[in-house]
Amino acid sequence: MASKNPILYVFAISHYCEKARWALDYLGIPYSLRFVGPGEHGKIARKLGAPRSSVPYLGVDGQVIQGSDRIIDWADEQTDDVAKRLTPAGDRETCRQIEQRIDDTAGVHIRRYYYSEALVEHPETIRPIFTSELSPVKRVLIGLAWSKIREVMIKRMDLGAEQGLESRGIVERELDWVDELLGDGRTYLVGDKLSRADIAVASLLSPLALPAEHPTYSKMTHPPRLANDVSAWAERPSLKWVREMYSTHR
Ligand SMILES: N[C@@H](CCC(=O)N[C@@H](CS)C(=O)NCC(=O)O)C(=O)O
Repeated sequence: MASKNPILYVFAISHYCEKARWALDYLGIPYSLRFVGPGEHGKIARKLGAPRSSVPYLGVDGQVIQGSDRIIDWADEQTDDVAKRLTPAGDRETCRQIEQRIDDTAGVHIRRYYYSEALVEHPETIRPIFTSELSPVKRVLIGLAWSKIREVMIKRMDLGAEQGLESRGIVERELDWVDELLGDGRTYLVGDKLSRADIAVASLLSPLALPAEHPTYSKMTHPPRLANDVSAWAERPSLKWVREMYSTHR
């Protein structure tokens, strides 16, 4: 494995960042974790030459790799032990299809559903998670800019009561899909070992499963309506499976 001192830039609250982080940890790739604040993340991305502002991105050897899926591609390439790689050669397409669906649908709508209640109605519950790993100075700066940051997030993610309900419906449909995938009693979504499909689905559903091993969400408090749903959904096969994946592999 080449030693390149990669730096992974993340928001503590982001489930996409957790996905990239879990993959690097699982493959045993040495890297430094850099928590960034909202606003700062876009400036660093620009400076590194990333095409977009979104975290996660990985700075490595003067290059930037942006997006949890591309970070997993890169991490697999660094892994000499072919059997450990997260993209099994014969199942690449199936793994990528599952990963893409969860990235583009449940990942986006769990976030919109959560923020539509938490950021709009209980913003004081969000800031501590966003800033938990940042320096005291950065925490103060984010505190000062918080109402602007909140406004931008509400606009960019199209948050609100109706939007939250719409996303909730999509989340339920996507949980049905994962429940069905697991309906034959399989341990892993694809094949007989952990793959990127498992890491993608488990990390992107983790805000609803709150696994004890999650680096951030184990300390998370949900707003009331989401908390009700999360408790009603707790025994769904998909969310039980997420907790199993975390306790076995994270
Ligand atoms: N599909 C992307 C999604 C990344 C994403 O949506 N990141 C959010 C945090 S959860 C973000 O950085 N939002 C702020 C921005 O886009 O500037 C991935 O897998 O990396």
